[in-house]
Amino acid sequence: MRRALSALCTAGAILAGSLISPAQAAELEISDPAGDAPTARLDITTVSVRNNDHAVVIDTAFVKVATGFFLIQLVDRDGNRADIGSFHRPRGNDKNILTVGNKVRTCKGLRVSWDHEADTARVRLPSKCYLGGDYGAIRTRLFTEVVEDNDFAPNGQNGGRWQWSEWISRG
Ligand SMILES: [Ca+2]
Repeated sequence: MRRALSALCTAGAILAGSLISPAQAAELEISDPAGDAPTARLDITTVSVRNNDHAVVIDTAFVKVATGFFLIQLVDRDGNRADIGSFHRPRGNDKNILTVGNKVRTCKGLRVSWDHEADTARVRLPSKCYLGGDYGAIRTRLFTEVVEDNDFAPNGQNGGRWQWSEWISRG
């Protein structure tokens, strides 16, 4: 009886969690191991994604911020993809590019802010630049390139292949 009650409580907690998660799922944290890239430069460690109503904000932490290429891919439930690429250069003359459905889009308000002290990058994509804001949940995956392919996140358990994150509902 006690075990059944315990199992019931667990099931209840899971159910409660799944019921409240949509409202709370507008932010997703992704962890990626340090040291799984050929170099510490642009080796991704954590990613925090917020799918806010007015913008998607992605905060990424690295072992070390350095010159290189950083790519964030987003996709919605209809398979519409946005790619945000940042060619980060030491003197600050970064080149950032947005493509939606493989077409280059200009996007006023697209920001990629690199922080060499904190070893982080913040990407802010105004929602109007992605399908005119007409999307709901998204998922993401990230890639960096330094000299060659460097790091992938999420890359699954046991060093598995690059994969999409969980869905992040629009908040
Ligand atoms: Ca990593």
